[in-house]
Amino acid sequence: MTQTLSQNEDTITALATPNGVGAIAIVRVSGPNSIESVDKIFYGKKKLQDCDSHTIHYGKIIDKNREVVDDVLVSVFREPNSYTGEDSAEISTHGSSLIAEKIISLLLEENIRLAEPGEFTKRAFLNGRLDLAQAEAVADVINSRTDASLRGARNQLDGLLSQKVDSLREMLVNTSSLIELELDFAEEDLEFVSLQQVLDNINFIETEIDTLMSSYSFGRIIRDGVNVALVGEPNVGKSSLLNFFLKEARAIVSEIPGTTRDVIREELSIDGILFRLFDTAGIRTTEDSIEKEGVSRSRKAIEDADIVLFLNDINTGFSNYLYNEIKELKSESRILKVVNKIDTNHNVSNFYDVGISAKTGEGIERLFDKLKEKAVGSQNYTEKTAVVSNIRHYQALKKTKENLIGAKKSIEEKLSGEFISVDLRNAENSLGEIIGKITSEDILNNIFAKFCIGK
Ligand SMILES: Nc1nc2c(ncn2[C@@H]2O[C@H](COP(=O)(O)OP(=O)(O)OP(=O)(O)O)[C@@H](O)[C@H]2O)c(=O)[nH]1
Ligand SMILES: [Mg+2]
Repeated sequence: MTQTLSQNEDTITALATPNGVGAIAIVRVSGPNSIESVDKIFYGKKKLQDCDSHTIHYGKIIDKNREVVDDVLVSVFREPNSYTGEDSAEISTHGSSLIAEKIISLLLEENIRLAEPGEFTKRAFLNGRLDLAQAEAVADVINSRTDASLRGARNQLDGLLSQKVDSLREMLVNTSSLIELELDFAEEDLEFVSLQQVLDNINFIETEIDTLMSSYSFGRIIRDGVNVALVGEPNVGKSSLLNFFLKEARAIVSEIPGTTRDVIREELSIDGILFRLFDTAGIRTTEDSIEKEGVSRSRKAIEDADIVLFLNDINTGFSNYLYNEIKELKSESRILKVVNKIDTNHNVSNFYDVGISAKTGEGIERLFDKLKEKAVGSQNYTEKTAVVSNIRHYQALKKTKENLIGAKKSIEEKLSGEFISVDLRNAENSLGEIIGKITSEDILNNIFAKFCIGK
């Protein structure tokens, strides 16, 4: 389905600030009747309908019983220069959810309806203010928890990914037209020269898509963070390490093996990357039913982890049997071999990735480096690189690549131009899905339903 521009006949409203007490609360209104409807409950020096776009006006909101609801400031935006691209108003009130609710219910009486989650941003997309990848980045910007994730989302909102995808799409369109020209004018087979050109173009686009796809593991980690399971035999110092990371006595530490019974989850930001740490019960065979449950939860934590921090005690040595067990659940490249308690014995074998002391903090900086390296690899993405962080985008790229491979196969097999053309067109559509050139209503609803109300 091709996207039609918005014909939003109705006007919507929602609270745009968090529900609760604050300095101010903002009620947002957008749609053709927004300014005229707010005028019906707003009393200021001038009617808002007579005010210019991007101006702010002081006045009172007064209800049907002539009671003042609040003193407010109303910002007026006229289409197309607003967030949604429609006429909009933002009412800033004193930060009480009660006042905001009252204002919203007054607006609902003026033939305005409550906005669905993400509906303002959906309208911005439908009106061409943002493309789909940028609209999705709005949600990511809001949800960012670390510097790096914010930077990544900003980069997508600024359109870095969209520009890249758009330029590849344009190249595909040009490539398709090379073939279609031939199809229109030549009865004969396609000329060798243009086929070579088509092939060169496809190869170029495929390489660019590979680069984008390979940025996904980095992008996802920047956006969502990394799960790190602290795993090892009882008493090796997993909980001590968690406490050292957090600089607080979060988990109980004792010299008794089997102290930790449940999985404890905490978060840590290292250079802007969010690490979710899971301290687990030491793994051993045990008859204690509670400890048994703890051990089975440890195994689950290993399965769910992006990185397993496999901790060993320098005095008891590397636990081969446990390592083999972990390897059955996780690929070796995801396991970091760490030895603890090096304050008691400095003889660290270089078999380990890193030696540390959870007691003195020795080696912890190196451990941070190793964690970062395992998480994001050694790729060097600059602020100006387009990075893929959204599974929907990744899947669309994968489909594009498959279509390109199909087109190349048709060329190799010397099939007629129509076959090549169909694959190229599909590739074009798959790429278009990322920026929303081609989208179904279902996909849109699914994307915007994940937004909060008022955005
Ligand atoms: N000397 C020294 N002792 C440590 C170090 N790290 C932990 N310990 C001690 O080792 C013992 C066990 O520490 P925990 O952190 O409870 O070990 P754990 O791996 O969480 O153990 P379980 O929860 O039973 O699986 C405690 O007595 C800690 O004080 C270290 O780096 N150096
Ligand atoms: Mg413990």
